[in-house]
Amino acid sequence: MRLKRNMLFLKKQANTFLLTLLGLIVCTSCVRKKIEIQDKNDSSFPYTITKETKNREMSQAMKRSFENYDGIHPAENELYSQFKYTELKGLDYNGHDGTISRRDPSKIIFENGKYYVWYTYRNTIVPPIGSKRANESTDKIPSTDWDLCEIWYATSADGLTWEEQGVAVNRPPKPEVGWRSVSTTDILKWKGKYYLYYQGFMEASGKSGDYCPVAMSYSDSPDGPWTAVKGAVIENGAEGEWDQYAIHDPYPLVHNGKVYIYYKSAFNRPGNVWVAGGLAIADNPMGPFKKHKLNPVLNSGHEVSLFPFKEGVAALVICDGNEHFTIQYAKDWVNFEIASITELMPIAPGPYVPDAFTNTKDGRGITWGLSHFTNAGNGKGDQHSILGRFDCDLSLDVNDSGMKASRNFNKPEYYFSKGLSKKQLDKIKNQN
Ligand code: AAL
Repeated sequence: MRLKRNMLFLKKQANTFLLTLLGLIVCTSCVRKKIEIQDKNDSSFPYTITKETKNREMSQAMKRSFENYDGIHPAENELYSQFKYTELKGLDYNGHDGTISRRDPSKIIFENGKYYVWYTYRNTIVPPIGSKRANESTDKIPSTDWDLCEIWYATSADGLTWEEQGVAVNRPPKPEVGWRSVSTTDILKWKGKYYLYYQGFMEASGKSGDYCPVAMSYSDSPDGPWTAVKGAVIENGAEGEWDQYAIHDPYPLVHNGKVYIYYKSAFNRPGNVWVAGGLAIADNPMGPFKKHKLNPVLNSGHEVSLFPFKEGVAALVICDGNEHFTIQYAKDWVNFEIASITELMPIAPGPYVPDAFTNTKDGRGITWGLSHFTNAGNGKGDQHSILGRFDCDLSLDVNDSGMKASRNFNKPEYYFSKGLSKKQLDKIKNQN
């Protein structure tokens, strides 16, 4: 009897023990699960990026990579590219003595089985004397590299060797818009006709600034003859407005069945001059052009060079401003965001844009064009510019990994060529 009672007691104890053990195991696994869940939220950024990664909590910098760019890596970003350069064949520069200059190429179009480009052409008895000496300029002596110029054009079968065809737009007689110089042109094709928009100077650049409005000539053929429209086709802004003195680099595209002309101006003088981009829209090439109420639409960039991309437009934003050396995108053609940051961008590029005038809602991008180098002389009074070719991969139809690297190492000489000025050197010497 006593034994039986003892056995029963032991059994009870064992049951309690087992139950406690089970309870403990359940509890521990609960705690472990809880810790695991906590770990998932607080864990370090993963080594392998998956679809879920973008949903985790991140620093602003990492968030930008997922949200602001077309891909998290430059290789996946259709609006990222390096730029490669090739010297052109076929254009003569008079031994590079500064008397012949070619600069500010237009976008390139393909017509009659060949590529066409228009550009600022200067052929003067002497090189430019510089904007600071503009008052010494004459009918024969240019102030700047774009003073006393005409608009010339060249054609090419391959984009590498160019055949100069001669003048497209001459300077009109005084006092018409552009009598002093016509420069910095770009092309529009609209309903089978061609339109060249350009800067029309009425005084030597540098006399009071780099002041000019936009002039225009039209033709039935890219080979001309060109007929100039009288007066300005896009007027400078009213007094006190940001573009009151100049509208530079007019750059036409077709969007929503209208002519969109992007341009740039400089303002905030005296002080740190701000160069920004504007937009003017018209129902047809003759205008009237209405400036966009949100102008300026680009806060940086000296050059004006854009191309349709997907449903929006992309801009190469180069020298000048907080956002120089970026490629930007505006889905609505007005509100630009940075799509990539790059380097060694072409200066004043004129890209080959096959869908510039097709009113596309599916822009395919660009892979090459012409740009200029303004310091082609040796710096001893022979200033002139030359045209060169750039290649890139900003196209949805190309996948050139050779253009997507993000490192560009230049030779030491290149860096040392950017040496300190005498003033800066003296400052260092005085500090020591
Ligand atoms: C260029 C352009 C305009 C300026 C001058 C010639 O790069 O911005 O054309 O007027 O410089």
